[in-house]
Amino acid sequence: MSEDYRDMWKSLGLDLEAHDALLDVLGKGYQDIYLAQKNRPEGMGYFDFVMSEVHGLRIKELIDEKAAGRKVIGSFCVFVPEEIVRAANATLVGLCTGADFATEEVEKLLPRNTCSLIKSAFGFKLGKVCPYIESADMIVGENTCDGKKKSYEVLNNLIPNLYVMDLPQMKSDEGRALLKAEYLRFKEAVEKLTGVTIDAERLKTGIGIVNNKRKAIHRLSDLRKADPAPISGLDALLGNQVFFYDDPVRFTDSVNKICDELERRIEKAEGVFPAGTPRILLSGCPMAVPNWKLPWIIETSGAVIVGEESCVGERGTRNLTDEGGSTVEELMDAIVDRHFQVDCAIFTPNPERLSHIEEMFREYKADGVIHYGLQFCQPYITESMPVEKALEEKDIPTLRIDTDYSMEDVGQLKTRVEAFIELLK
Ligand code: BJ8
Repeated sequence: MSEDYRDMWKSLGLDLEAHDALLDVLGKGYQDIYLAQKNRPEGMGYFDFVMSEVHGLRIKELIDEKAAGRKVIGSFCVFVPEEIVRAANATLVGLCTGADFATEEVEKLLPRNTCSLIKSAFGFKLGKVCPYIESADMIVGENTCDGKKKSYEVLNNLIPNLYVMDLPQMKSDEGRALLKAEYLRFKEAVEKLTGVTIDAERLKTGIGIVNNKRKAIHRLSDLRKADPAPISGLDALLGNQVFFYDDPVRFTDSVNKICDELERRIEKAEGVFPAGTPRILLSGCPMAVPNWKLPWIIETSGAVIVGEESCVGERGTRNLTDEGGSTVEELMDAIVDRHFQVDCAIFTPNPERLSHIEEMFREYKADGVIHYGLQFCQPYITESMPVEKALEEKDIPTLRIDTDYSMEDVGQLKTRVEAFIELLK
């Protein structure tokens, strides 16, 4: 890290000893998984810097923003519309939920058979190791899966500034009406928090900023269709993860610079792995920082990941919000329409997700699909069975992996992944 941030962390109430331990593990994991890769694009240096400063400079920036009167809002889900937050001149940060922490304490509050992602959110709070949670003026929970929905009742006792958003479970007219009502209620809450009245002009600006970062990620995704793949799945995943907490304008510029470099690579037929390397589409639960286990296993077993059908990936970033409206009503409708297309497995029925997996398989010229389910995640694991069946009926080789954040099953997973990749060759 470029500076000593210990006083800042102390002022946020972090447990410095536990936080040091977390940063040590994170730094070592990054070294072994990311920096050990070969042929990385030079532009990834930006993301290496961002990761090295993830609890340093970025937090300092947020604290400086707060000192200047701006607000910081934390979220756990892509249903929280960043456009509304930006329109109020506030900053939205995705809260990291990708590592186990303080598990013993967590299991005093939540059942053991809760998914790792939810447990991680609690562990970071209980262990006092997350400067994002501690910097946030408001944290937004959402009624998605049962695990999250019920856990927010418990989290409410730990986080006084928790705001819970209700979400529909069906893609019906009533479902859309609920989403719209909840986004209007959220807009009011954000206005109250920030003291900013969100008018059409502000909303348009917010939509523009968020659309631009989505467009940059779309450009990056498009370049991954090339063979040889110009960027590893691990590096592309990192871009999708940083999407959630970096400054959006700086993020957009940095991703576009990487895309310029990737275009030059493609012209010269340069890749990160040789042409003809088996290509994998990952599908399933989101992978938050620093959950890199499965992608690392796949890319050290002779394959390259070319796309993620995931909320930290294309499910979260595809589709732009229409910027054409001129009133708050029209622009809010556009935000609702855009988000109502997110095909999270909490929806029932959810046929759009299967169509999207098939579409991505074709577009990214994948050879096989690996479905990633977090243990105890009812929505995605239940969906993984019909998804696997439907894909195999179309001769799309599919491997279902259910795992958690521990490293205990790495050997076993590697054996299964290697056998699957061998089959694709
Ligand atoms: S829109 S995927 S970000 S809810 S892994 S906590 S589903 S038991 S994360 Fe998600 Fe929003 Fe949907 Fe996307 Fe529950 Fe499953 Fe755990 Fe999950």
